[in-house]
Amino acid sequence: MFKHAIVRPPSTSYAQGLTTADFGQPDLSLALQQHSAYCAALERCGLTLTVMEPDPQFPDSTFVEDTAVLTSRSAILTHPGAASRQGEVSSVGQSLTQYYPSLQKIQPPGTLDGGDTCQAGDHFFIGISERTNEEGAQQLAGFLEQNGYSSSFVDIRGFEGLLHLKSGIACLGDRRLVLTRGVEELATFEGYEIVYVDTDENYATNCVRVNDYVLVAAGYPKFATELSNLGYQTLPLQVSEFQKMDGGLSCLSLRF
Ligand code: CIR
Repeated sequence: MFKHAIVRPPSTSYAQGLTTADFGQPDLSLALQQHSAYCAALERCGLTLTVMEPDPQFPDSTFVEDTAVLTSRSAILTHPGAASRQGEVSSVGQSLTQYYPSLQKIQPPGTLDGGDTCQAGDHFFIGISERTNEEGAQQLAGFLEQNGYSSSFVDIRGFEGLLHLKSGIACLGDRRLVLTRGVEELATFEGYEIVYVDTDENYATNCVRVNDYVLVAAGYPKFATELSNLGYQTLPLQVSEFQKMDGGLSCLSLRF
């Protein structure tokens, strides 16, 4: 069960963030509306929110998931792979000190984005990507091992359309994973039941199980139906303005 989440609304500089998407400029006021609906959904799932101040110095800082890896046993601050995002970490660290007695930290030359991790029970899948290097992944695996978690690496470099591992894999709990087609060839997922997302709904892979609900991107009917058939209650959310900046549902919060 998650109890808390940290979120940070997009700031006035949001449109200057990093992106590879070709969907046009984000509309800040719509992004803020979508962000507050997202926050309301997290509250509906029973979470208490820490809402950080927007920070125009860091256009991508609304994507808080990339700045830390949180478990019920430990908190690890990251060293994001994009230089423009490395300054986002310290303020998130400050918000976390009220919840965690100590914080560990990925050190350079290691780089790691939180979006490159996917927790499945006591196991973590760690993506090696354009943002997360092997050194960063090894450091994270070491910290996790100290707290009783195993991990395995998934090399997503060269897999078109995946900026972060979590764009291609999500965990629904109960040893059930959601995968973008093709990701199953990158690593071993033995012992897990796999729910595949159809290629034309790839973006929907980045769903988030939060207690009794699954947050899903609105507009992907086949995947939403599949989740309902599996017995999940879904909360569909509009995230067009985050998709324009390569973001998804999971990256907008740190849940713990
Ligand atoms: C970036 O390129 O870093 C941001 N514009 C998007 C980050 C999305 N984060 C994620 O998928 N975990």
